[in-house]
Amino acid sequence: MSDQPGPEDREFLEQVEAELGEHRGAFGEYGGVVDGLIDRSFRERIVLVGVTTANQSDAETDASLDELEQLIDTAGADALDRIVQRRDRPDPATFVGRGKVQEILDSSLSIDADTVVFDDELSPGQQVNLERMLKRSALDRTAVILDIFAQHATSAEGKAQVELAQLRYRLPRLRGKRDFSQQAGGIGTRGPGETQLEVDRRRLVRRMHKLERNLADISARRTNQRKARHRSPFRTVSIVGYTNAGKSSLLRRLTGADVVVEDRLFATVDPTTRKLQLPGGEQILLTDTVGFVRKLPHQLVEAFKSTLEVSAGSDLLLHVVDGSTVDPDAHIDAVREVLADIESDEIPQLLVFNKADLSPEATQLAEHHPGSVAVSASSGKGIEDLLTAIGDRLRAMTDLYELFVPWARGDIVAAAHREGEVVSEDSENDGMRIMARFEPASASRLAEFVVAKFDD
Ligand SMILES: Nc1nc2c(ncn2[C@@H]2O[C@H](COP(=O)(O)OP(=O)(O)OP(=O)(O)O)[C@@H](O)[C@H]2O)c(=O)[nH]1
Ligand SMILES: [Mg+2]
Repeated sequence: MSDQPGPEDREFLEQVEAELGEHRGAFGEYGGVVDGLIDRSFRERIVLVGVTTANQSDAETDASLDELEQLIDTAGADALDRIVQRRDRPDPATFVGRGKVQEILDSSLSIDADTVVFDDELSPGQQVNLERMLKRSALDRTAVILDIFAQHATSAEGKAQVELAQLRYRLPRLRGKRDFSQQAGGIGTRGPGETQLEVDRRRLVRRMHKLERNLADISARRTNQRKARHRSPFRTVSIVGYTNAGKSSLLRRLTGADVVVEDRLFATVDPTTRKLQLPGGEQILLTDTVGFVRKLPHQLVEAFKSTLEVSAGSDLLLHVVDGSTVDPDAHIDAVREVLADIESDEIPQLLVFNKADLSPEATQLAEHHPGSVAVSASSGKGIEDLLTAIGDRLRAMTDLYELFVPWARGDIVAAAHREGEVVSEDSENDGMRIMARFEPASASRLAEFVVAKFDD
């Protein structure tokens, strides 16, 4: 895509940055908005803040903050303290209570923090209020995840998607930030500032529309490719799952693909597809996709629609779960939620409990989830079983048919080979008798020649 930010955009962003006023930290959020390349000359010092609401346990808040700490580490900063509050619901103005704000400020001063990161999305107003009271950047989990995606996107499409998500996140906050500086500057600065704000907003919106158009084009192209693929013999299987579950490792183990494998969250942002031959001889297309996480920013899910369509168009999903985590079921639920969001929850799933070399629990988990398999992408353990299971699941989606095709219809014989899995062929006097497995769509196209259908 030839849609890189021009010098105009850059200048504009610098201007926005300059107007953000005097406070410490920024975590690269503003600098990274368009480039997706964040210059981190030092590791910021961070205080984490979590709120345990009525229907949550302290353990859940803790687990979520552990994950936020990992996200922050991946983003290139250090979490040095964490503060938790139990509240029925967040404070509309400051997210936590006023007393807690003071506690966060004290902690920030004592550890010399640059930035405070909240585990839940802050409204633009809350963000402004907190920054004023804490005198440093107040960010949320969404901003951190967007920041990581910006660092890890490599393709033009991936970059455009991340930028769109960032702009959607930023647009309502542009006003918030501006109000903050206006308040700081006192009454009387509003008039011209607001006009400028409108100009800035329009420019952001224009850029967002351009990105949306480009992404829609890519999506349309991909739909066409997928239609073409549907006429080909390849079934498509996507590897989905929680971030760091070992999805890329599995693609590498199964196909030898040279994909990025890292003990980092969201190492993969751009999808990779490889061909794979199953033990039965069938070839499939296997795609490694971006991972999911609890509280995945909705801006990202929206912006990544065109990438996520790859999963949505699959015949089967390999749902990879890190069998060595503390609470794999929470990960499974989080992934299923996102899959429902992108309308992929109706696609058959094969649960794969990975990292069986690390923990015996992976095998126990597989026993508790009928039809699942335990594997180790690292050692290769269970991989044969996985391949067999993929073949079985795909075959279960087809039925066995008997066809009789007159000699004159060589095109139908060719179609049977192209669209199905031919089990046997017998030449007879006036034609060919074929036993083959087809998906319902192919079978209905060949209905004229179907003699019998068998149930397995
Ligand atoms: N011990 C062990 N480690 C594994 C296994 N599979 C993957 N890992 C490790 O887990 C980490 C994450 O692996 P990736 O393959 O990058 O995971 P991913 O699901 O693609 O992660 P994202 O792309 O970041 O969402 C890496 O450090 C891998 O070496 C396994 O079977 N056993
Ligand atoms: Mg990956």
